Amino acid sequence: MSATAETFDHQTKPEAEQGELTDGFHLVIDALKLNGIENIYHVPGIPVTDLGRMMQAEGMRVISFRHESNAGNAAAIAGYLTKKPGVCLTVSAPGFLNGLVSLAHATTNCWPMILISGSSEREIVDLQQGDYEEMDQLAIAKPLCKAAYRILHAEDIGVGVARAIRAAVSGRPGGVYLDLPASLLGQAVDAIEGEKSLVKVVDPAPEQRPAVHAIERALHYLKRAERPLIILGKGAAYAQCDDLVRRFVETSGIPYLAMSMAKGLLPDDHPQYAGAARSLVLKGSDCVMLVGARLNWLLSHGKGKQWGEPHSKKFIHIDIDPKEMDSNQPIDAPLVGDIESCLADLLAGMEGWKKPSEDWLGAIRDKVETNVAKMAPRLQNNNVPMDFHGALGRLKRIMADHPDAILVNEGANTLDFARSVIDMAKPRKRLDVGTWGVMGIGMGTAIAAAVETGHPVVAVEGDSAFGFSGMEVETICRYDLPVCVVVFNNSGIYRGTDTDPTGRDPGTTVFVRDSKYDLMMQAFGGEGVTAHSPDDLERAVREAIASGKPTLVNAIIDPEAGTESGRIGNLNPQSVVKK
Ligand code: ADP
Ligand code: TPW
Ligand code: MG
Repeated sequence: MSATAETFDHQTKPEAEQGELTDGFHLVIDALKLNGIENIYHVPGIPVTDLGRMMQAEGMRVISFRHESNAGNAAAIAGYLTKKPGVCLTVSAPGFLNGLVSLAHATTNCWPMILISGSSEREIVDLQQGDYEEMDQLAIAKPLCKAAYRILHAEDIGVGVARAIRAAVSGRPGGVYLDLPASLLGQAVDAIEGEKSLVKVVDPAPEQRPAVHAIERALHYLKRAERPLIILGKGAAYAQCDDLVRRFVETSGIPYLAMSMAKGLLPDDHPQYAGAARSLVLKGSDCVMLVGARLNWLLSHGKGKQWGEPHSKKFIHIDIDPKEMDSNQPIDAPLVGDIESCLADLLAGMEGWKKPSEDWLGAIRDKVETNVAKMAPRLQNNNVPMDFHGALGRLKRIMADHPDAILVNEGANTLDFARSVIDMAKPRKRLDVGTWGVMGIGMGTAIAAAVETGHPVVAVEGDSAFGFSGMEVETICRYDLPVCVVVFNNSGIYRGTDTDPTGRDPGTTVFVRDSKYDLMMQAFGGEGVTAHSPDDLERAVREAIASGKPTLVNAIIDPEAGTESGRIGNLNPQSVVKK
């Protein structure tokens, strides 16, 4: 295990002197820094305004947002990218509530995040005497996160922060809530005692080795499979054992699918990548190995037409959480452990491995080739108004030329088409709406991606999706981040063509036609460009990446081009009432 995995990298601080005092504010800062947490995603206000200021003064990077939802989404994705908890700092009641969607989002996606909120005085809250922003925040947060803690005494800050960190990153990662009452922050403590009370978390996410017999059982099924398939999920990307994943997949010779955010774990042009033959491999496989991917709705729960005959497959499942096993399908070979240990142990048992039959591999290769060839001309169109494929064909080329750039993606059609069209060449470069399909992750995600990695970010946003976090373009300009937002402006949710049958109001899914989103970025000093054609779009995005300047490209898409709910229209309930 590497030294950085033992504890997170951290900064040291000069030792306190006899008689010196410290307080809650500084102990929170020292506890976070001691554990290598340097970036804070924040919205200021009572009682945490000074905490944010002091964090900045102490050398932490504090990114102040316009809405807590976006700060929280930034923290959530920071956790995913770094394997350290992303921290969001908010004010009490309303700020706390605004941060909760992202806390639940982080938990749902198994990403480590800590939501730290200031809160009102316990004595007044518990007697419901009407304090400023009174709310029992701890009770409200509990069902939405992995763990929730409140610190009442400054001497407990070290332990409280340590518990929050460990809870967020160990086992299945998730969101943690940390409640800091206003009165805690001003509490004075002897500085030497305070320093001693801090806890540097040792081995925050301990390795979890799978049992030997569990490895043997998995190999047993894998060896007997005639048409095996590997499905890589974002848990595998999170695990950051990229070389090992690649070695395992290549040694096995087994075709694989990558779930949305696992794209790029191996490059999407890898000869074993079966993304363009998804239907064929899901249906035709006789043994499916899930690596950090859940059999949830995104995989139709492992059943239904898509998966072929019921009971026609064996399932092998690697996950750190034992409760995940059998959640949707009986798992023949559960492999409970961390992905790195599981794959290392599997590889060790694969000497003299026989790759899958040419029948299976050849059928997949043919399907991939046919489907890729079918798609190619659609991606080369230069139609005006643009359709999704014409626009995405250009973005595909641009991303291929910039493999280190990060793609943020949300929307419905904009999300579904971009996912299948734009290849990813490297791990953790595709950041999107995750397990819940949350609209509004866009700007927070883009900001954290730029802050945490320093790489250029291209955020491909449906016009509706963008609207949920659009005000953060000011934040992007204020911090001068290398973010290029491309708004796929089809004047609506899914399409821009709905009407109100009564003729009174606009249809429920449409927006102002040809809105000038580019002016939003210009309003704060960034670049704003309108693109009517794929040529315009390509030029503008290439310039944005080259300059590193905050840019918004308003890409005008044909309002008729999209379909209801993108690729998941089947999930809409149908009314039985005929008009
Ligand atoms: P996707 O949406 O890409 O299919 P999911 O979010 O459904 O992925 O699944 C991710 C899974 O990965 C979760 O069940 C989580 O418990 C698991 N996981 C996360 N980190 C690790 C790890 N280091 N080792 C093993 N499993 C992990
Ligand atoms: C927090 C419901 C799913 S997709 C979508 C909404 C509102 C927007 C689709 O329109 P967009 O994309 O972005 O313009 P496009 O290309 O199809 O036109 N609230 C939340 N999350 C979700 N998922 C929704 C609402 C939804
Ligand atoms: Mg739209």
